[in-house]
Amino acid sequence: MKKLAAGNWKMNGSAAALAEVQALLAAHPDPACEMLLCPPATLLAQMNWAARGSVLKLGGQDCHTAASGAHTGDISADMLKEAGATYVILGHSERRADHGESDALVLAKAQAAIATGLVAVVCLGETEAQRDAGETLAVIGAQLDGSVPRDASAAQLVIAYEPVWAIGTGRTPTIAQIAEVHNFLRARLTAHIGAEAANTRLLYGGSVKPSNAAEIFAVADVDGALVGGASLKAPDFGAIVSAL
Ligand code: G2H
Repeated sequence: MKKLAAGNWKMNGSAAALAEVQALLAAHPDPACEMLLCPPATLLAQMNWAARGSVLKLGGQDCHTAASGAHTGDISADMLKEAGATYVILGHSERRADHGESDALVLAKAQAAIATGLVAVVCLGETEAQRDAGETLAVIGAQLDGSVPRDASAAQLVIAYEPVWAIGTGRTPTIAQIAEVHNFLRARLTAHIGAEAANTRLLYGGSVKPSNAAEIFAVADVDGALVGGASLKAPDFGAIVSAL
């Protein structure tokens, strides 16, 4: 399986930031891993042009369940695809918290994305209170059960484990904690999609940076990273790409 370095720009970046894409591609024209950037939707088409002819893959940060219609402010999977995306992040904890997205909604979005031909990057993760209460695996298991399509193939699906308390905080779980969750996710996913689970990429996300990437990537069942803040600057994201 080819590992995946995915950058989530969140609500950051402007046309001027496309220089970072060119710098990244100049330094990493043919990395060993797959390289993905998910900019704000407004930048997708420009980034697609900036990255034309390169190995860089592009993704959205959310999509609607419908292909089109009266949904002011929303974007469909088809629209992301037309703008150059081949992936879409779904169920990020910031969307679950800010927009009240349920597992059922994330599942419906993932089904819509896959039906359109996009790879669904489904995000899961526990809050600090849930971890402190010893509920981590139960919470993550329920999120996986409720938001991951049962008929997905490894080529259609990526799972990102992002502990909510590690997002943008500079804090990360211990290596043992990451290993425990990823091992659990692989087993739970196998119960749902069978042998495809062995080849489904399981990303870790939450304060990944050049200084901790290699240690995290050495963990069994970690097949890449979903990177926020450190994906905005080409040297930092490039260092993470190199660590995979
Ligand atoms: C987690 C991650 C990217 P950061 O949200 O999805 O962000 O690396 O900034 O913690």
